[in-house]
Amino acid sequence: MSFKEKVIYQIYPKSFLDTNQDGIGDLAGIKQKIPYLKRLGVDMIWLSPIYPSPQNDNGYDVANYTAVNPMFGTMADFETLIATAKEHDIEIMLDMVFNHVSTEHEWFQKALAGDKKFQDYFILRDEPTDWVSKFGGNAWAPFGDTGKYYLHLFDRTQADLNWRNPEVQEELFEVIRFWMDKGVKGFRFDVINLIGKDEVLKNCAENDGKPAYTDRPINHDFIHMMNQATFGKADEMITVGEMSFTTVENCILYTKPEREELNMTFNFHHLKVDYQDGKKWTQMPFDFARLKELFHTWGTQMSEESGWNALFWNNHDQPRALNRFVDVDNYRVTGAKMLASAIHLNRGTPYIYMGEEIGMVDPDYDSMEKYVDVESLNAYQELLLAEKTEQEAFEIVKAKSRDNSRTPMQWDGSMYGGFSTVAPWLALGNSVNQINVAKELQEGSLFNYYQKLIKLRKEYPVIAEGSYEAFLSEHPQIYGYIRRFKGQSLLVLNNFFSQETTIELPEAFQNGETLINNYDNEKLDKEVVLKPYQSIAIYC
Ligand code: TEU
Ligand code: CA
Repeated sequence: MSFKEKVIYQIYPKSFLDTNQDGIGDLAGIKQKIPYLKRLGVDMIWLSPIYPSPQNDNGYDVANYTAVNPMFGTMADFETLIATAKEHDIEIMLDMVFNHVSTEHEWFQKALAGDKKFQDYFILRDEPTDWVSKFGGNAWAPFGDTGKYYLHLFDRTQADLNWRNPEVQEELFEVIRFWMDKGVKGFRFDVINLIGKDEVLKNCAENDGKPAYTDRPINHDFIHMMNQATFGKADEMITVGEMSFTTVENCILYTKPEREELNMTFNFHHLKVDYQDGKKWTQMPFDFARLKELFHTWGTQMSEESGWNALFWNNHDQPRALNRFVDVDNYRVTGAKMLASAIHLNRGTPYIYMGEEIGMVDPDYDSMEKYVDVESLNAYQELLLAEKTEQEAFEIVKAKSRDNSRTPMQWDGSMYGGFSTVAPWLALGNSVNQINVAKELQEGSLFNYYQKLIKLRKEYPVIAEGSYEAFLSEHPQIYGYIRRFKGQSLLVLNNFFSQETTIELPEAFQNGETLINNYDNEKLDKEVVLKPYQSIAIYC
């Protein structure tokens, strides 16, 4: 089965299921829930980092690439997990964080101790540039007492690696081979469009310096080399690159099959349509026209130039999409289905982030004390420095924090949501009594809806393979598109608002077959009334 027919489920291991009652999710917990994931129908699970790490950025600060963090279990637990998953026809995708390592990694420690070989593993300069860290503050920090500075695009305990050094490349390629030998079939590459830094780094006042270090031409060479040295030669591997601040032109290059780079890319433009002036730590209702324009541009261009998108609304860095794009108090389930249809019937490979299939929402914390994410804590301080009141700063963090999606999975309505029997590392959401897996499987309809979407992708080649074309691109409420493949067509209509709207169906679809609909519709007619957050897919 090609990656075009598959659906991938993302797990944030720390928050999935705790089996030894230390308040932290673990590998044994994931293994225990494989039958649940099988029931949902997903083909692969992507695990956010499981490696030894000081956890300053929850594992995206890797201290050892080829071991398992004891907090999650042992290598033997990982091997059992792979085996159990395989028995259920589910493969594992691991997260490769290759732009930087934790400053606790032995490479950085040896470099600090004066070892020249390892100093050349990092980006050290006498004169820092003016770049700003993505987590706030200066992107450079003093390198011991050498008088030099090391680059850290993220936290200061995440030191950027020097990919221009062939020894660094070989070390990282060896990491991929190590996990492939264990039976890992997929890799998600963290901020992989930042690995290729220029020889001479330049100041850049625009956008915190991002244009100076993002999507540099050499980045494509590095990814191609990695492909050829590792996964590119193996069968049925799936690769996805996380692309920060990228362009559609670059993502076409990263994913066009003949370039032998990656299968697909994540980009974040559609999740910035509620950023005021492009700034994350602001609040604004989402800009629907902008969202559509982005979907249409990316959909059309990737389709015309044989690129491939990773499709998603949620991940461990984003507040829950339901809280951003839907009137969640009145239309949580209907809205969740509409959002799901909008991407699962689209051109690309869909990703489901844990809890999305039961309609989990942001936790609704009542104070700053509940937040733990480094980015949120820094942002709060910066908001206060920018003269926001404590209340205003808190409201913004509450809407934007990455912790929103990192709360423990809500398995049932018991004290700690069935996640653990002790207080979890991050407080549960307030919705646990209303929204949990046990309740959903008993009386809900969202999980079933996801099951159906996953099945449809495997049954209808037009969903997996079809081209993409915009439909009603000027409509103020509808996000619509048409997929076409070998004489089959699929029209997908999504009403992103709580007002009804009426549209006229193109003739070809008037006698079409409804593949999926989040309302019980009467028969289709020439005119279709789309109810609040209604989504219909019509096949002919
Ligand atoms: O994220 C990359 C990234 O730039 C963001 O999604 C970032 O979290 C967001 O812009 C902050 O507003 C990846 C990982 O997904 C994230 O969890 C890590 O913290 C980051 O890389 C560093 O490894
Ligand atoms: Ca545990």
